[in-house]
Amino acid sequence: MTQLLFITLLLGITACKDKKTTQPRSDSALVSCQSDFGPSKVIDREEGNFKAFKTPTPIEIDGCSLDAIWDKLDWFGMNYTWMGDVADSTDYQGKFKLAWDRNYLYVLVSVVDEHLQPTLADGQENYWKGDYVEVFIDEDQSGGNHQYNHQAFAYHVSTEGHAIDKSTTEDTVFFDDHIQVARSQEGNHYLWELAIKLYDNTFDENAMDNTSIEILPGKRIGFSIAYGDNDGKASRENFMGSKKRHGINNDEGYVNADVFGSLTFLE
Ligand SMILES: [Ca+2]
Ligand SMILES: [Ca+2]
Ligand SMILES: [Ca+2]
Ligand SMILES: [Ca+2]
Repeated sequence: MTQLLFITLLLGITACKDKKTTQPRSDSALVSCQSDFGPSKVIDREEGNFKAFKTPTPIEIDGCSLDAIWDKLDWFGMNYTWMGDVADSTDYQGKFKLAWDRNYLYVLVSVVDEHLQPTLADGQENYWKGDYVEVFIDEDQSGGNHQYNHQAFAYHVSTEGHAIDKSTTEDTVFFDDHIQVARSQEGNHYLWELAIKLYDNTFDENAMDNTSIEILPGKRIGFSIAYGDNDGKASRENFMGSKKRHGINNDEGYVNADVFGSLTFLE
């Protein structure tokens, strides 16, 4: 797969800082920016409860997993079928890692997918039809309805690099300053690297002075993560997540934070 190395950076078209990662080592080989030397085992958590460890240095959001911390962390599975048929290993396979510092929750998402569909190709209202990564965040783990308020979020992270959810006026809007994302591709293997700011229930979509919440060790939030797989049929064909059940028809997360799993921040 290293024959084909495409770096897609969603926040500006720039190469990885380490230029060697995108330069041929010889005529026939490319150096991968998707290092995967860490534990190969994938840990599934039926109840969807996860722990994230602190990174001593900020993670570079470039879609490359060369940051030292990533190799030290376990992969967690995001393969519970929420909707659609059980995907085979060429259709979809997903796993993720978690890290954090004071300012960000970092997520590295690894996806095998035979066809990457641009999320918004058929218009903004198709934001939930895929392909996309969905990150569910409830900063105070209060649970409860969050569909048209901001006491929790269901960020639909699009292939175009947008973080999309509903506004208090029930419109589909971008919360792009909440999430930085970059993606790399090697063949049918995609890495999505995310830095997510946490906002509490005082977040005001009409204000310019929202401040994100500082993350401290021991903090716990409501959290789940999923992938909506669209393989070109103009609709989400499968939806796979990090927790075995996600409410009624496994499709309650975008409305009700009660169904989220959890994430605890550890040093
Ligand atoms: Ca990186
Ligand atoms: Ca697929
Ligand atoms: Ca909340
Ligand atoms: Ca797909």
